[in-house]
Amino acid sequence: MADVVLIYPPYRGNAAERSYSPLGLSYIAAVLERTGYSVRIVDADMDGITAEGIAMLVRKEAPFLVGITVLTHTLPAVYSLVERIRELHQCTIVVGGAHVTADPQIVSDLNVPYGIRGEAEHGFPRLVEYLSGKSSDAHGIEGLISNENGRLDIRNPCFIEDISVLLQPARHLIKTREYRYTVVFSSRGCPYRCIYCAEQCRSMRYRNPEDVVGEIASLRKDYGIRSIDFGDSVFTINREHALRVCSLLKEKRLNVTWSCITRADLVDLELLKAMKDVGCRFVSFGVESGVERIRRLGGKNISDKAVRKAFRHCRDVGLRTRASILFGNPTETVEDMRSSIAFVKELKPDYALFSLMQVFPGTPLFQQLEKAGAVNRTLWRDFMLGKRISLDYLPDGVSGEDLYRISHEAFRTFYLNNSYLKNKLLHISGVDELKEAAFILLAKAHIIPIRDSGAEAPQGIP
Ligand code: B12
Ligand code: SF4
Repeated sequence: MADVVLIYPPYRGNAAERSYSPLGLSYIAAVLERTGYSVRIVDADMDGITAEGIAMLVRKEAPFLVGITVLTHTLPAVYSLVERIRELHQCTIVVGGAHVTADPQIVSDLNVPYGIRGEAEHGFPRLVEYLSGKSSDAHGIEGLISNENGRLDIRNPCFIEDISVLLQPARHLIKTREYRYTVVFSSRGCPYRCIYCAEQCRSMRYRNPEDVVGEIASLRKDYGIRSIDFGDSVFTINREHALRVCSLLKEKRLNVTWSCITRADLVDLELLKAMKDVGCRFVSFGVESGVERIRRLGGKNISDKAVRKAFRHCRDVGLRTRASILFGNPTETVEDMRSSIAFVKELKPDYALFSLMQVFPGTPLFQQLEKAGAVNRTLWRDFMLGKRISLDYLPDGVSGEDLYRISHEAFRTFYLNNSYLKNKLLHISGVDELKEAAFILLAKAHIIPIRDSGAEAPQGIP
């Protein structure tokens, strides 16, 4: 029996979704446990459990409250989950997460009584206290959305100013050792405004570097974790902060390897050397397009020169890299997309991620389209109810089939060429690399089919 069950709903049910733990739920669970509640976290894909299975588990645990993370892509899953839970167990259902923050109306579409917008470490425990009857004061609960018969009272999202006061996430409630990546955050927020990005908090907040490294030390000691992934939106945005984390990692001799995401205009040779020196193995950059004009239009005001330099510097210091490319940017043509493929080949990253531009709530792209009258928020409702199958954005003159074809072309051009394969085979240093090389060999020989980033769904927006 648990007082509260927190659910990260099923997504694709595949290994990729099992790579990262649901840290948002672990952060809020830590506060609830501290307040005296018993909490169970269900990570559907990791636990290999369907909506039906989760609802049965909820009935068995008989909590007075169920909390569910809602991302845009999981709306259909959340919808059926809510329905099924309601059939099997009477309790209050509360939703939170990126979609709820940006599109609070979804609380009414889901027909649940409460939602929390933004970071919920403050607001959610107060709501739980109120609903458990321990507090009679629902006034001023941070980020609260309350739904009375479809009439919503919506507060502004809460973003916690001093994140150094947060408790460490309750990792004992999830299968910490079994995820492929163990994520640690050293900061929250991002001041940039890339048009497709659903990041909601523009103000940067940093944790105390001592606490960050302390958390890594506990992960090492308690769970034997030797490799971590910084979840920060832009790890090197504050050079001093990043360097301080590096110097503490060195001082404490933690001997962990790690990876991070950042921007090409926020690294330099000295910083990358310092990172490599203390275990950084992999840096991922959002390159977005190989055409500078498109990149800038998308909100990444970074020159081709800066991008080339970042990748060259990473190679010079021995850091592996990934270039993330988005197809389907506004005003982008198929020729522009081909230029992106050529640019990525020139950058010579270790990995390339080719995705399609999609429309998420709260993003500048959605705001632009809404202003032009091309879409409105019924998009999410339709997607949730299965009336729309894809959120891919289609620039003028580009069809869903074009995007589908170009994604395959990109994947084949980058991965299935002899020099990439040769390089992979020469640098096998572990099971993962061996698997990757085997995958490329089999795909090249047409023994296994290639599936990449949602490109099978040619229905688009607008
Ligand atoms: C790691 C990560 C992943 C991991 C898995 C995440 C996981 N298991 O938690 C992987 C790589 C699998 C992934 C996949 C995808 N992701 Co992702 N991911 C992230 C990332 C970088 C970090 C998530 C995290 O741990 N944050 C830290 C915690 C503390 O914050 P949080 O999760 O938001 O939780 C807080 C609040 O949201 C709230 N909250 C969360 N859940 C709940 C539940 C309740 C009941 C309440 C009250 C509150 C609450 O309280 C938490 C504590 O403050 C975020 C960006 C970001 N910086 O957050 C993107 C992000 C969540 N991902 C995003 C996207 C788009 C995707 C993909 C669609 C990408 C793709 N094209 O395939 C898929 C979809 C996966 C899915 N399940 O739906 C978007 C979501 C946009 C949206 N509107 O839904 C984000 C915001 C990135 C962005 N800036 O655009 N992702
Ligand atoms: S894509 Fe990265 S840099 Fe751009 S707004 Fe999102 S988190 Fe910030």
